[in-house]
Amino acid sequence: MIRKVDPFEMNIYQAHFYTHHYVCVPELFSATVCQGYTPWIISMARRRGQVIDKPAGGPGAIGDEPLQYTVLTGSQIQSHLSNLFEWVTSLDFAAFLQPLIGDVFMPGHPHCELDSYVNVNYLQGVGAKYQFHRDDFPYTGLLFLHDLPEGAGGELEMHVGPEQRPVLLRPQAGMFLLFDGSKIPHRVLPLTGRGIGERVSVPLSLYTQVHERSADIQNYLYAPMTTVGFDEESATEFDEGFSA
Ligand SMILES: O=C(O)CCC(=O)C(=O)O
Ligand SMILES: [Fe+2]
Repeated sequence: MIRKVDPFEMNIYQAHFYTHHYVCVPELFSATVCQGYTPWIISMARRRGQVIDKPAGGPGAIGDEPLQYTVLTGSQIQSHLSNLFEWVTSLDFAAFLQPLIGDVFMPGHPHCELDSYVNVNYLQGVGAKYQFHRDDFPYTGLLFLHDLPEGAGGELEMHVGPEQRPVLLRPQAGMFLLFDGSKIPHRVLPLTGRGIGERVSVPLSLYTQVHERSADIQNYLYAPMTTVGFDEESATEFDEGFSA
């Protein structure tokens, strides 16, 4: 389901990701398969999606717009959209992410929250959008399942770098975006009603060892040394000698 990314192409993605904190990979997933799957996902979102309707000012929100969209959670996807679940928990997908962000916690790992690991976001109707915000953890993945034609709205807008340079991405089937959603403010522009008048995306919360390092191991490794046999005096001398 995931195409092979050769080392040369991966080098380019790594360089882009390290420099700009985002990288966009066209057709990482098969465009044809994604397009074919979209109607199923839309019908599932309409039947089982949870309608989110929150006032302005939630966690990470920027600006004063409410948050209104429909979502399917990770457990719903596992039960009802098993193909999608398999793609985003596959070894191939983990192998693709590894050189970019390191080992990712996937469902089944104690530090992975199934319901937020993978979602389907569904927007429908003129004006539907996702307000400006930052995510509360570094790495967000976004898989786009279908094309949105020019003029349809629904672009993802990111404000990148110290200059907050606007970058607009128009969804294309199979395209995968990886970005640091905690650094890069982003939003989905309103649908105009042209094209299919709907938008489906698959956001992923990608936690890694680095982000989930527990307080216990932190204390274990870096707490002041009080080990038996530790010689306080010579350590002090050594410190002073070193800084002189
Ligand atoms: O659906 C999208 O394209 C973006 C969604 C998003 O930013 C989020 O779910 O945090
Ligand atoms: Fe987000």
